[in-house]
Amino acid sequence: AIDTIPQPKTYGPLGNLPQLDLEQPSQSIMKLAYEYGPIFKLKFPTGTGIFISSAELVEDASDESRFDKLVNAPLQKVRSFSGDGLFTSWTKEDNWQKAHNILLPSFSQSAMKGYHSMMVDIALQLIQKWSRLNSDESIDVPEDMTRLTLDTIGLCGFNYRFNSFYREKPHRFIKSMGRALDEAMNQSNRLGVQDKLMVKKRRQFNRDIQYMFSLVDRIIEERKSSDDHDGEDLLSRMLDCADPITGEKLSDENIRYQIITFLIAGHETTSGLLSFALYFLMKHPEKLANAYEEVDRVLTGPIPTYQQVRQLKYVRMILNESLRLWPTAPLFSLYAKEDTVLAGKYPLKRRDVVNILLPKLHRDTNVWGDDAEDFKPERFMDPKKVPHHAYKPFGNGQRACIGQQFAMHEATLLLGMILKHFELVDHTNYQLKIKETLTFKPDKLTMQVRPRESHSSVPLSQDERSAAVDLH
Ligand code: FDE
Repeated sequence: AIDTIPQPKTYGPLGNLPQLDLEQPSQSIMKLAYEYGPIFKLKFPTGTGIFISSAELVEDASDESRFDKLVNAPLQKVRSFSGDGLFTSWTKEDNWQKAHNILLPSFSQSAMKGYHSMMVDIALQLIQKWSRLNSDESIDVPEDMTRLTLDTIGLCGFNYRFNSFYREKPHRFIKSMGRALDEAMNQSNRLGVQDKLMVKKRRQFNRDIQYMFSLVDRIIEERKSSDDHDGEDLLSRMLDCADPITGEKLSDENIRYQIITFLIAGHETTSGLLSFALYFLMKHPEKLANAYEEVDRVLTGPIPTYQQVRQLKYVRMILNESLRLWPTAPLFSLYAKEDTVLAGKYPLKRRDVVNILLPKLHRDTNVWGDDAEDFKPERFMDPKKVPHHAYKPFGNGQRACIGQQFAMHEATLLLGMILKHFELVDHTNYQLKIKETLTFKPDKLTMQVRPRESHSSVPLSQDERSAAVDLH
């Protein structure tokens, strides 16, 4: 049977734009999903899209022989600074497959062993900072998580230290990138004429892009001119390795785009993930107690080892459950490669657009149960019982997140270390409000911490660190 796809009332050339709160477009669409159900369409000045959010529909749209990643309107704007990097390239562009082949080994689970001590280095900076706070000082959680994730990808990816924990204000790169991402999102929601009037915004956008290019080009140049080529970071792989299929290397321009891509993709989403996880733990003392139990049992030495991080199963379940309720990359887009019928019911034309609305998919009561809105890490206890077609926080298929293992190792390590050393204090009785850029973050989440007495002191020196590392 052919079904028609519901559509909320439209407003002339604006289509459904008035139904979007431009400060929080994904949350507006999520509200529409509660009202209109698991499939509906919206018309915007940039085009019409279908939004789906049930396990049944998403499972069918995950068929890669019929659907491929769409570089949607906001991502096309982000292309001004990430070009044909992995995140913003079309699957059919040569550089997508090439960079995918070259970079895949750098993101395998076994590659994480190589990044572990660098991740510890940055995590220790956060732990030390927090352990020196006075008891009345509060922590801006998303800000410190962003310091951590930016510094981690900088160090592991390019051996570059942003040194965010030594700065009062975010690094200039963060400001430029944040503003440019915001502008990319806003541009894609503005009408053409409106957009042309935004001369100042446009100038700022160009200045921000120039700054990002100059910083990244300097990193590439310095690496090329140094003799030290035995580093095994992403940059050295990109400079030295050829695609096993074509035998070609990446161009300098494409390497620039990949670095910017990793800096964008690798820090916003992961810092949001950590912030939501801390939020949920503050609000769920019984889950927090389980996590303390695990951390005290597993993290016995002064510094977590790679193996110990792998053993933090419950901490990982907390992160998975946080990504279920608030997937920090809330939406991704596909297009139909040929005319097709979605789930046997909805005829689509070639190039029709289907958006996957993750926060609603992840709450589909048909698969997650009537308690789908509740925070229950235990859902992830048995990996075989996770309904994977209804859980896509890292996207789908060949275009899924290449950084998944990286983000999860980094986040598990940090959350484990935080729990080992601190009690979390919800000093404002925080009420969740979500800030949207291209990603979700808990807006203005602050927290206080107290040292957990009875527990080993914070390792303070590099010596103590290397001593600890040597032991394992
Ligand atoms: C990707 C991704 C995705 C898909 C999108 C679409 O489809 O459009 C998603 C959903 C994601 N990702 C998510 C996430 C979350 C988190 C936490 C993350 N993510 C993280 C990270 C880190 C890093 C370094 C990254 N990340 C990266 C990345 C990249 C490069 C990409 C693209 C891929 C391809 O090839 O396409 C992604 N990521 Fe992520």
